[in-house]
Amino acid sequence: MESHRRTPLLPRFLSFFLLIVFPSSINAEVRHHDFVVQQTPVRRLCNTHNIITVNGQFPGPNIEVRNGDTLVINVVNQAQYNVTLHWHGIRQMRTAWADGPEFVTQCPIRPGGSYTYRFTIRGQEGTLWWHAHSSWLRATVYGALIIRPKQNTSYPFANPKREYPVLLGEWWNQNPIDVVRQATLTGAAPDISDAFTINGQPGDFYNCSSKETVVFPVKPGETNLFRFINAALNAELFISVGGHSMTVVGADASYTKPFTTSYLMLGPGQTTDVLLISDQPPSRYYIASRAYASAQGAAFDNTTTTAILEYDCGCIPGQGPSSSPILPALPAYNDTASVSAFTTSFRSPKPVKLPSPVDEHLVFTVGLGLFECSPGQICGGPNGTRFTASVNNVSFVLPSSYSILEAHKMAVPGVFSADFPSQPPVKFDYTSNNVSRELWQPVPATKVYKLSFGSVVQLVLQGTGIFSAENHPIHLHGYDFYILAEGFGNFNAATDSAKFNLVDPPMRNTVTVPASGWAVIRFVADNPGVWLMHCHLDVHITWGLAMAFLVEDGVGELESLEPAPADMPLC
Ligand SMILES: *[C@@H]1O[C@H](CO)[C@@H](O)[C@H](O)[C@H]1NC(C)=O
Ligand SMILES: *[C@@H]1O[C@H](CO)[C@@H](O)[C@H](O)[C@H]1NC(C)=O
Ligand SMILES: *[C@@H]1O[C@H](CO)[C@@H](O)[C@H](O)[C@H]1NC(C)=O
Ligand SMILES: *[C@@H]1O[C@H](CO)[C@@H](O)[C@H](O)[C@H]1NC(C)=O
Ligand SMILES: *[C@@H]1O[C@H](CO)[C@@H](O)[C@H](O)[C@H]1NC(C)=O
Ligand SMILES: *[C@@H]1O[C@H](CO)[C@@H](O)[C@H](O)[C@H]1NC(C)=O
Ligand SMILES: *[C@@H]1O[C@H](CO)[C@@H](O)[C@H](O)[C@H]1NC(C)=O
Ligand SMILES: *[C@@H]1O[C@H](CO)[C@@H](O)[C@H](O)[C@H]1NC(C)=O
Ligand SMILES: [Cu+2]
Repeated sequence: MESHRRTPLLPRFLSFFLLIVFPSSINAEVRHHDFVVQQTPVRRLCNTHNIITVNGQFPGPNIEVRNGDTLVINVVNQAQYNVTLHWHGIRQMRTAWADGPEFVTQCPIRPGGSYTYRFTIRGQEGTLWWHAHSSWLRATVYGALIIRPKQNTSYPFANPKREYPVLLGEWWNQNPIDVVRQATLTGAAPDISDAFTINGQPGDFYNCSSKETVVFPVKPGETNLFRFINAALNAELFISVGGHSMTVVGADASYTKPFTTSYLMLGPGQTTDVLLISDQPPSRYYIASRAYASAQGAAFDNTTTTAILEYDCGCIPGQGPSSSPILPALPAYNDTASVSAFTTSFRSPKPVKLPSPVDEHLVFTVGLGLFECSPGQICGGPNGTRFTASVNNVSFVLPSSYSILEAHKMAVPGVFSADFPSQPPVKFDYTSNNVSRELWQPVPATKVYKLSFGSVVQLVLQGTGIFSAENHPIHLHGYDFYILAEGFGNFNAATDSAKFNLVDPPMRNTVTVPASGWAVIRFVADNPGVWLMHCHLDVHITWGLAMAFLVEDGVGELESLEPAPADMPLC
């Protein structure tokens, strides 16, 4: 009877308690945006190009929110292409319908159509980004998604004086959609890009570009936060700042144990937050970025993009148009040792409660392949073949009649099958540079791997040497995962498990799997839906380096996918 009397008081007590302890937990905001996808003329590299933008901006608008806020983004497609938008790294708890990959969680928004993405940020702080997830539109359709803590004072580091998003992009003088269409037609590798960009500008080292080079003003002595985002299509990128070191404090919207470095390496999809102290003589310094090209012998864009870090104090000696900023040394294009040194420096800030025991021990090979030529096909790949790529020898094919998520919820047969292999179907010396030709041709299919709600998944991502070994930035939608370890050669459970960081592994949404090597990730399947996992080099996803997890509903509403929004586009 005591309890009966007390029960009505509990909610009141609870909200009072929440007010005291988390004053802002009750002022989470709903933020509305209108995104109009449209063709826009922009001038780059001496010519005017019609590119696809959001709201006429390139890069697109930055979205700024606080942890706990809800975003409502109404997308209107006024361009001539099908489009979808993806909110890269957002956990999308129970809202897989808003995740965005075309034909995976939704049918595309057709020209003239619209769709409203609604989702809530839950327990994420740092830098993410949004981008088109349809064909290669993300070449120009992308922007930052900045999630601040509920209060400015609750960063796990001293409040930075200024903050700058730094979006690294990749530019083609051709229409990027034509580049991928041509490659898909011929089966050959797509043309390489003409430039890299920082916040949409190539910078001083390209023709007709130096007037628009991006400048980041700083004052002597300040500590500022730079939010780097690799939005390039097909390039992993090194980044350095002349004269300055950087302290990494976050990546993929998870905080990290701070570490100091003279360079960064980001795979496409990855973000890295760094603190940069203006502790050098007042001057102008280049922020420079160029490729980490891990595929031996493959053509790549070897140009360098720059922006300028400028001490804004009216005190730079000899400042003028002729004084050139100080250029940093960047690692060599093929400096895999520097990449490993960087990626293995990441730790979570504190010891973590690692999900265990493991319910699903998965091993997926990731790599390239070649299709033999069929009669009537154009085969412009190596020796008259067509390029392909696969995960566990399945080259992912997008459906076209329904999204996989719709087919799953509406039980439409024939759209996908749930028999994605948990292990490589053939065991071989994965990282040999002389894999038997009989193993090079994968099977094209739309297969998912089913996970029951709450299962703990440990996944070994094993690179292959088929055709060419290469570092693959593997991104899992709807989840963050712990990276337990990475290494070279073939993963050996007996010896390599000892290398796992079970104490403070970093949490990310995209892991760069070393060329001729492996990485091991762990996560809990606590978000129902269909979640694409793919290489974030768009050339590789085009060739099929993708698969999807189908995570089943758990018990009750709070463990189940929400109903589909009424305005879901139809195929
Ligand atoms: C909190 O941070 C945001 C973003 O940097 C800024 O716009 C706002 O003025 C800050 N508020 C306070 C009270 O410092
Ligand atoms: C830049 O312009 C020069 C002179 O016109 C030309 O020779 C060079 O090829 C151009 N470089 C690029 C990358 O377009
Ligand atoms: C970049 O590649 C081109 C060939 O595509 C080559 O001629 C040039 O020397 C390379 N430049 C650098 C800086 O490596
Ligand atoms: C990197 O490339 C340089 C020349 O471009 C070559 O001399 C060196 O052996 C290469 N290093 C590795 C690790 O492949
Ligand atoms: C293409 O053919 C040449 C000559 O037979 C051979 O040396 C080379 O290894 C082949 N390359 C591929 C990728 O099959
Ligand atoms: C590659 O493997 C084949 C057998 O699978 C062998 O005959 C050949 O000598 C090997 N080539 C090299 C360069 O190791
Ligand atoms: C992939 O499957 C095809 C068709 O069954 C087979 O020929 C090939 O050897 C397999 N390759 C691997 C790496 O499993
Ligand atoms: C656009 O999407 C629809 C399905 O919604 C599809 O039938 C059509 O082929 C797509 N158009 C292009 C150009 O991909
Ligand atoms: Cu890849």
